[in-house]
Amino acid sequence: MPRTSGDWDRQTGQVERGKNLILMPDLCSFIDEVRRERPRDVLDLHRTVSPRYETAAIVTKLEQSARFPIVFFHHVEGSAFPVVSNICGSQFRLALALRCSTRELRDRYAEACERPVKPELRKAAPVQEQVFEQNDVNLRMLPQLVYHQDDSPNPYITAAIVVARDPQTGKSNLSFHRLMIMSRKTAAIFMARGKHLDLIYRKYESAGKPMPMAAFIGVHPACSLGALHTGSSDIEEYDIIGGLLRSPLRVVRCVTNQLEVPAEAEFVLEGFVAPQKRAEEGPFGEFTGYATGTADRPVFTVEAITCRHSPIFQDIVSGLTEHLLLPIPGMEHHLLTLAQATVPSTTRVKVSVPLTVFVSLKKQDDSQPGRIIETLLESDIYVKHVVVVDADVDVSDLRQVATAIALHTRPDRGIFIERRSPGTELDPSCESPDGLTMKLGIDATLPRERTRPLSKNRVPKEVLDSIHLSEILSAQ
Ligand SMILES: Cc1cc2nc3c(=O)[nH]c(=O)nc-3n(C[C@H](O)[C@H](O)[C@H](O)COP(=O)(O)O)c2cc1C
Ligand SMILES: [Mn+2]
Repeated sequence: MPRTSGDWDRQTGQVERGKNLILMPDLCSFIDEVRRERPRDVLDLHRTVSPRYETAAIVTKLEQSARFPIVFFHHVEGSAFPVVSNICGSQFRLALALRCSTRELRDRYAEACERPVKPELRKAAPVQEQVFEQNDVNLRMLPQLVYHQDDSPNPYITAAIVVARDPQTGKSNLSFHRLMIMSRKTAAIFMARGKHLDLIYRKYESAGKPMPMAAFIGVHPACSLGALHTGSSDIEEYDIIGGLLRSPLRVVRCVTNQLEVPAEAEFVLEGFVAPQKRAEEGPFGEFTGYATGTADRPVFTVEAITCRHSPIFQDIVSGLTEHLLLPIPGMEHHLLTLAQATVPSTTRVKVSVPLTVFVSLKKQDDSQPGRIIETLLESDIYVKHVVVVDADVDVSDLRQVATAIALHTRPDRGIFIERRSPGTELDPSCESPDGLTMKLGIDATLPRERTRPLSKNRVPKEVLDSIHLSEILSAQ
């Protein structure tokens, strides 16, 4: 199977038709597919660009003019590898990756969770075509990307998906983690408190043992979406990826440890996180649009780097649309499942701005919104505000939600405040380093019992139905 996607090494800009995408769900074939389906969604830049701010500036500038293409940087100063950014920067591309329409994304995610598919272990894999070990391990060979002016001068890897195994259950876990390159073989890693990787690392650390870890970079969007599954640690994200692909993801065992990584990834960094070892990490501009300060974080020591023959380095510019879009399908599915378990008549859950969840329901009694609010506020560090509205309010329309808040609530009722609740240190309003914060719930449903009668403006339906616009307009 030839590598195509613009034949970056040959710079022809021509693409061969990818053959069997379902069997070859990798980054390159996905870019090729986007080139075929919507050519203007891939922007090839052949001029040499600087990894210090320039790649980030180009994607940012495009986004500021409402353009969200995949940007393929064929030549990045200081590295032999091209960089591709903004792979998952549009709903259209997420839907293309999952073979559905943008409207069906939610259902496809739910289907993958209901029908997960186990990965298939291979003996050999493209991602191990090249293996660098011992003195050949050098994180400096990767593109050394720096994003925002207040960020650390150290470069970051932003699209790495980390694999680790729970030492007690043996279950594997996937999640994204920013990696700050410190030396040829070390990178500081940010693990949000209470999330699965943090919990796994603490288990190793309290046993005084290093945590084996692998980070893979450069994957088909189904891998990214599946890695962002939220919920129980009993569920292995690899199986969700299989569910999203509707076929097993091919994985291969690492060269230096027992972890499994996608056979068709572009790069894998293998190594471990030692117990009790910390290094200063940050600042780094995050998804909120603000930089987090510096803090002492665990250190990933790299023992091997493996990659394909002509690997492409995947990048996500932190804080832009792609970063906000990617976690949404996994998060909305999780929160809808929780809300429906609490109140079965919950109709929709929408996460449209950071840390904020809108929920609609067909309310049967006035206690239901409060119960949903309580469940969701407690469920996740990334849920800080929950607003509940009636089912006739479209939760994807900020204006309708704001109108419901304005007209259905009063400060003396339907407002829920949760104190000292686990939030995220990435929230600039959270001033405690342990991430504890205050959370807010708003019941913006109409009270069922009212002292004053209330009716919505409605022109009689039969009269509306009797009006034919074509007649009215042609009478002019
Ligand atoms: C681009 C991107 C970067 C992320 N970076 C981090 C990170 O540096 N640290 C972190 O803890 N979570 C990060 N996340 C969020 C985790 O991937 C997410 O919370 C994940 O679902 C947690 O998995 P878990 O449920 O297995 O704990 C990032 C997410 C995205 C989309
Ligand atoms: Mn997990």
